Amino acid sequence: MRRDYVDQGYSPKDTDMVCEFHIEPAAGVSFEEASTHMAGESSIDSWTEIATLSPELAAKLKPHVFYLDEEAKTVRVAYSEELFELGSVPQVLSAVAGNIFSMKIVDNLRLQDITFPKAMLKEFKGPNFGLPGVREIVDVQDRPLIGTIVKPKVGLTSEKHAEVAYNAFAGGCDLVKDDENLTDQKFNGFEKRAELTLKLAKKAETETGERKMYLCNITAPTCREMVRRLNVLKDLGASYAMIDIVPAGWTALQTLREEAEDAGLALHAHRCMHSAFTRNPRHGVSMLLVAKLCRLIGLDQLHIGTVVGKMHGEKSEVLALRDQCVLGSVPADPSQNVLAQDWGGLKPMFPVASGGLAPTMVPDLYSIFGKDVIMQFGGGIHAHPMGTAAGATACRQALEASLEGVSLEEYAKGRKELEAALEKWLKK
Ligand code: CAP
Ligand code: MG
Repeated sequence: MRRDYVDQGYSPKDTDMVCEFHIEPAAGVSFEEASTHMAGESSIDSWTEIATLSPELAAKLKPHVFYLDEEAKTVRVAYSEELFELGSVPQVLSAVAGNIFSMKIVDNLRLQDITFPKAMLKEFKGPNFGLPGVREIVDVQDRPLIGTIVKPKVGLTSEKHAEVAYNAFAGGCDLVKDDENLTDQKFNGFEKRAELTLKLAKKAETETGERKMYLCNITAPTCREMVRRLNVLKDLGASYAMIDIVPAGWTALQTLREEAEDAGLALHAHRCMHSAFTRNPRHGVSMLLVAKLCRLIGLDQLHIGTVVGKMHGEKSEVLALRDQCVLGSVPADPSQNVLAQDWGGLKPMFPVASGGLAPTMVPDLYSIFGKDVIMQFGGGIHAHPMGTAAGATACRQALEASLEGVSLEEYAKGRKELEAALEKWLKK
């Protein structure tokens, strides 16, 4: 064995970055051995004893496996902040979410959470707008926001896309966004779509007297092109851009955070592809950590799940994500594998509930999330029997009912849009 990093008497310093891992050693490997090798591989060690690092520096920089619970398969490791480029998410992940997942000595390994030390928080700006800034842009303070995704995901022409968006705005949506796989295809090019849809968003603003936001997807093959698209949106008078955070990657997000501030645009984070590495509870990286990295970098709003919709995500898990988005300081919760995190004044992100939602689910969503949530309905608006505008109206009516504490059935009396939505989606 190389150096032994297990040190259960160690108390993490304020300057340490603390990680919690779920670890399942391979056959014949002890829990302590797997933990110590994993800690070494993610910091200062190699597979065999190396002598290039002086004993003094090794003692200073070594990781400390300070908590082991073999039964729960949990270890916590404290890493000196000196091991990291403090403002670089890619570098931090290359260390503590890098080679270690490939090691033969573990059958399964999952990075559950990281407590970021103050020095690291200071290197990041967090959200520029965040929840309070978004509420100002949209000019809605006292209720959840209602959004939609133009459907189908891909296939509409730019003209049809803009028309569908307009209908959603006219019917009552605050936000309309692109779908994750719509970027700059031949049938619906980025520039044309942005121009036409933003124009109709303005028209809907004039007609309704409400602010109407279009979240155009700027995910692109290169950071340069993504920034160009961001500036196209700025020149067209947009307030927002949307990005697919996992396919685009962490460097793209850090670049975009800087550029979006210069352009004065808020950022909507779509998390598609996250489940490729977050869903297995025994291996990979948690969605909780993805959410924390998004807040650190400074995305303004993030998809966190719905509890009641079509996507995977238990209530406790989704609420842990919500807390990480909105709280100034998150207490430790071992039942959810959550470490304590003081956010050091970084603004909250606006949580987005999306995926398989219908107007009939609004009361449940309101009771789960309260008012600080963006409720996003795709099929649940565009598949309304009377069309997109009526679908959006039904969502607003369902929200009014929830805010007033009236049942949907009661509120639907004399409100044909909600009535039709109940007829279609209410489970009998
Ligand atoms: C929702 C959606 C979103 C998902 C993403 C979709 O449409 O546009 O991408 O919400 O999931 O394509 O499924 P529907 P999550 O309302 O028609 O389902 O928010 O969990 O990341
Ligand atoms: Mg989608």
